[in-house]
Amino acid sequence: MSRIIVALDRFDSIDEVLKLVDMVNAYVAGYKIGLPLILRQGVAATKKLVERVGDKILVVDMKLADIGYIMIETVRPLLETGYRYFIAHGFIGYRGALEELSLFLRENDAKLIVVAAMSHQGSQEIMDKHMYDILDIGIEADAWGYVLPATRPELIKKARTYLDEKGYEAKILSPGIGAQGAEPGSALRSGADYEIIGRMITASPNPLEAVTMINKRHEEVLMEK
Ligand code: BMP
Repeated sequence: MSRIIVALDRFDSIDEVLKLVDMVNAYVAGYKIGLPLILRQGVAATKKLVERVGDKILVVDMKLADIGYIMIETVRPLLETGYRYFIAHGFIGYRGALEELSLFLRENDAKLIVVAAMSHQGSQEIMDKHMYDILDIGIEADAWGYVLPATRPELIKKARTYLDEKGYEAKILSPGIGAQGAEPGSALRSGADYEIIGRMITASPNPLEAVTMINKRHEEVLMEK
């Protein structure tokens, strides 16, 4: 089972996206789309992606950070398009925000992924300092998973230990591999379940080769563990 979630961010057309998906679909765990793709192609066009990927994990990443009502209305058209995994920020808190979103997602058989810390340096200014609080908010909101940065593997380790101690089972999805500097496999080694990888695959002259190389590295790391 592959541990790669491909971040599909910068494409000129949905056909270009589908071309890449057709090339790598058998060798990845899933995909993540976000505002760059949704704004450029429109929600309706991305239905082709939903239809194409089969049972792969398809994550929508709009870094939701609003009152519950607005997050629900933002998610609704994407749920209707067939998406079932949604990323929201955790720093917004539970009451009036993640509480409502989480309930709505559960009612619709969809899953919440909470951003606990980010891969860029500025995350250290505020978010990293509150990682445990955000993990707790995720637990309260029944999060299926968390986003934690491959660029700071010690945070992944700390988060995994903390969640284990609390007996809370959650997936950890880690961006920051490749273009942002972390090595493929480094997040898995620290306790992540998936590595979210964009440009290292999508901007590669040979995306399938990139995926194959990363999967191989992942297998080696998982064997070591
Ligand atoms: P790339 O591998 O090309 O750097 O892309 C990383 C992807 O992960 C982007 O889609 C970005 O939105 C996402 N991401 C990130 O880079 N850092 C975070 O802390 C959280 C993210 O979702």
